[in-house]
Amino acid sequence: MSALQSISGKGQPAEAYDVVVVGAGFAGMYMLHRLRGLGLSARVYEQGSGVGGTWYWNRYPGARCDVESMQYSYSFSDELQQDWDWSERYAPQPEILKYANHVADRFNLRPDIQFNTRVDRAVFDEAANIWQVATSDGKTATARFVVLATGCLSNARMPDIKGLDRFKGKVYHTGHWPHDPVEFTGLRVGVIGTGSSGIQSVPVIAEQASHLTVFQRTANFSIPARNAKLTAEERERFRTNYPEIRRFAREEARNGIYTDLPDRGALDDGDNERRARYEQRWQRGGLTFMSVYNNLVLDKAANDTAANFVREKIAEIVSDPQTAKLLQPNNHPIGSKRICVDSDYFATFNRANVTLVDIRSNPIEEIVPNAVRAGGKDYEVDALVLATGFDAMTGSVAKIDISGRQGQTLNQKWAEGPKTYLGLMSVGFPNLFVITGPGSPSVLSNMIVSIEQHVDWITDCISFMRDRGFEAMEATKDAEDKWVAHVNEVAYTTLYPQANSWYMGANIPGKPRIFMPYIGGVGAYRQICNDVAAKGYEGFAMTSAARPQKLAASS
Ligand code: N01
Repeated sequence: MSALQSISGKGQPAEAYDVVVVGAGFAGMYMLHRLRGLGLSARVYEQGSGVGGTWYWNRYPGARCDVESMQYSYSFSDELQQDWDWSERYAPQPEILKYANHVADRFNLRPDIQFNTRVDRAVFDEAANIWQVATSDGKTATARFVVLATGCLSNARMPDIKGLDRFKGKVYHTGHWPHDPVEFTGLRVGVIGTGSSGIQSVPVIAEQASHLTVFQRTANFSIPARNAKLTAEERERFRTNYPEIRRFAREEARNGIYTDLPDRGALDDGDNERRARYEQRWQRGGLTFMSVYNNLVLDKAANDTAANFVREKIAEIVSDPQTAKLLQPNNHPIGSKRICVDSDYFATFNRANVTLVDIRSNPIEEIVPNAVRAGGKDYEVDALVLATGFDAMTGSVAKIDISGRQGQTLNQKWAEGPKTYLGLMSVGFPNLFVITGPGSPSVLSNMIVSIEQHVDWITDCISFMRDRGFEAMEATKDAEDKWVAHVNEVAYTTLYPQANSWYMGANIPGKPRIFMPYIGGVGAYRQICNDVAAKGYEGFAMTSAARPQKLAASS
């Protein structure tokens, strides 16, 4: 019995599609739209009950995007970007989810999305060049291609803390927040974790809770968002300039965000000039703080000037010197962990109802039914918020049992770290694409820019194969090995690997320490992908039918 028979042998006929897409977030939705444009049949499986991916799950208080909404939006439809009115500079989660739903309706995507359904297993039939996909509803589907649009930060990680299951109050994870309203009024709340999610939720929870205790293991750099309502004039300015803004984000910006690019390094300026530049960016707010100089992630001495500036700001904002000191990051270069963007995070520690607990010096020993016990002291809480992050980039892929050539699973292949060619495909897994996979800029960029680039590339590639009668496509080992080496080499020219970050897999015990995203910049990366395609998909092997089985003709 072939592996294929082993998952389809339930007596139910499999549904046949040209493409199965896993996930209906921004990647899966756009993928579906483009596949339809090719006249292909596609089925999207989504484990949630609605579209939106990360914005469907991350509903915690204060959740909003850290890329400006006018840029964190699809560019593929000019009508869409001209029509949609973002209300704030940084859109709150409910508005981004509304946008995702608007896109699903506007492009009539829902009929091809099956909600509340996980993809459990995918097995490649080498003889037929077909994937067989088993879903949580007990059914199977077949498809020539499988596209993993599973997201990079979608597998919420529960911390392994003794006694968590015995806590008698409610426990929430920021990445898996309930859909019903959560009320903290009058409660003593504990937040564990001070990454982007913790830093966004702490000020909002502090306003509701009777007391908030923040358990911090690592202090993080955070820049004020300076969020504000967008005026009609501001929106219009973007809309009029969208062609150039989008072009710049795709081709020139390293991180897919339109901003003015630095023309010098931090040490090229004297103290006063440098301080003035940091101050100007601090006042402007947002992620582009790191774009003030061109060597902040390359040169430790340059980086120190920015890190010191932010540390001084924290000391100015936080009244209690001891608390300020604890909040000043001191174990990683600024930017080497994803920089956070906040609204009044540091000032929140001036509130009488907020306590900061340093669990680096006094680690959490256990959670008891009514308290978090750290350093021999019980911090009583009625509810716990775990802002402890994700098994990033590979976690959601790893949850699917994917078998490629000769029964090798993707988890076996990636046991020592993910290996891909261009972050798009992995040797041994033909016709399996990953959108914003490890080895591509993905999480180092404006995700929607990178998603659109991958989806467009995959669409062109499938179209190329169809036009030439190719049935299977696979990265070559040589191309993959060279790409993995290149991704690593570029990472180690920067300061990023110096931090114990989720980029490195360092937040998951036992996960291999590999710098997962490609740090060469979205513009350079796009050019590489385009060149590969222009050379007839150099580094990929394409094969024709073992058995003739054609994709649907273009409509
Ligand atoms: O997760 P994180 P996140 N005991 O991994 C701590 C994106 N995002 O959800 O650093 C105690 O960054 C952990 O401590 P340490 C964005 O890309 C974007 O906040 O490991 N503490 C850390 O403080 C972001 O980077 C947006 O020492 C434990 C925290 O939990 C990414 O998602 C909003 C612990 C986890 O921080 C992830 O952010 C939100 C334990 N056992 C997220 N385990 C925006 O667009 C972990 N921690 C704004």
